[in-house]
Parts: sequence; structure tokens; C-alpha cells
Amino acid sequence: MSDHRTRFLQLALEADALRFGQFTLKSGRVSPYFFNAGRFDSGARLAGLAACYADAVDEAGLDFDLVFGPAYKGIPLATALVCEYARRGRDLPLAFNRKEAKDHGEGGTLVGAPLAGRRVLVVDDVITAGTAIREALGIIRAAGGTVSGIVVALDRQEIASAQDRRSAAQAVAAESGVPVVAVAGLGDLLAFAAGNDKLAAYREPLQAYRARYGCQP
Ligand code: OMP
Repeated sequence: MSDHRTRFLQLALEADALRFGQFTLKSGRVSPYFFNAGRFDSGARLAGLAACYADAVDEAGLDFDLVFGPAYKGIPLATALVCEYARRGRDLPLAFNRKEAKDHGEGGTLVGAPLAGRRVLVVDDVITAGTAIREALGIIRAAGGTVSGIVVALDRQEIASAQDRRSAAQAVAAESGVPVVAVAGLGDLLAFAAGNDKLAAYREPLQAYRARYGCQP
């Protein structure tokens, strides 16, 4: 496993962002684990996470000139990522959206650098069915930007349905032509759990969940 994958999973455990038990997802599936990016709730935690995103993006060789964070969870993540790139010597423009349109002041739903003519990297927390990511692609395209990459911290690598056995990341990449990169996926979490005694009790439920809902590799 690449170093940034292990680092991310370790950080997520320490921050309690990765939890084990019984969680009902947006899709209605009952999952033995849940990733809550909101627990990256301090400067040091966000900086550590942003370095993992940057390593994953660089390893994938994504080509972009603006970073976009979809409301709400993507906003601090994209912000931390541009700070990490600035630290690495690359100053990138940043934009994000609001969920509610504003009818005074600067108005509209977009905040930050203009998207028109830009090659945009979308930064989000987790992809399950891909609804949140598809919505972000629509917003960026409507503003004249071209999405050239998507990065999430965790790809849950779940099938859309019994008929479509691709993951949401695979389906979004196929339908949009945009590469979807994850810092880590469910497969990495299983490999990580296999080498971590504290997670021994969760190995079996994680494997059962993957057998039921996991996508083709
Ligand atoms: P999709 O829009 O279906 O891809 O799901 C992404 C969203 O699911 C996230 O933005 C969260 O609201 C939520 N989620 C998590 O945050 N962590 C998880 O581990 C799983 C989910 C989920 O409900 O699937």
C-alpha cells in the first residue's frame, strides 16, 4: 500500500473519522463502517489529510489549474489542499459553492476564483453512489469550467445495483471521462485492518459487506 494510504487510514482512526459499528447510509445500506470527514476538525488534522490528498493527486498525475470544494464538506478539504500546494511551492486558485443562492452582496452560489476556462480538480470527502460528485460536475460545467479530475479521501467501492456492478467512481469516470482518484478505498481499509490488531473484530463484517456490496476491482 502506498504510504499516503496507510497515513490517511491511521490519521482517520486517530481523529475518530473512521468508525466501526452499524451505520445506515444515504443509500439505505447498513454498513459496518462509516467515514466522517467532519472529524478532521483541527489545523493539524486537516494539514495531515491535505498532504495525503496531494500525494494521491500527484501520484495519479492529474492536470488542473483550479481546486473546487463542493458545499459543505468539500470546502475545508479544498481549502486545506490549496494551502498544502502553496506549502509545496504551487499557488492555485480556489472556488466553492453555497447550497443557498444569495440575492445581495456578490450574489449567486459560487464563491472564490472564477471557473470559466479553468481545468478544475474537485475535492470531496467520500463517494458511495456518486450523487454528490455528479451534482458538483454540473455546477462547474454550468459556470464554464472543465472538470479534469476528482479526488476523494475514501472510495467506498460499492456497486450501484445488482445490475450495474461498477462502483460509482467507475461509473462517473466512464460517463464523464474524468479520472476519479481516492486516497484510499474499501480494499485498502481491508488490507489495513488485516495488519492492525485493534481492528481484528471488524475484519469479518468488513469482508462480508464487501462480498455483498463491493464492486469489481
Ligand atoms: P454519494 O453522494 O452517494 O456518493 O455519497 C456521499 C455522501 O454520503 C457523503 O457526502 C456523506 O454525506 C455520506 N457518507 C459519508 O459521509 N460517509 C460514509 O462512509 C458513507 C456515506 C454515505 O451515506 O454513503
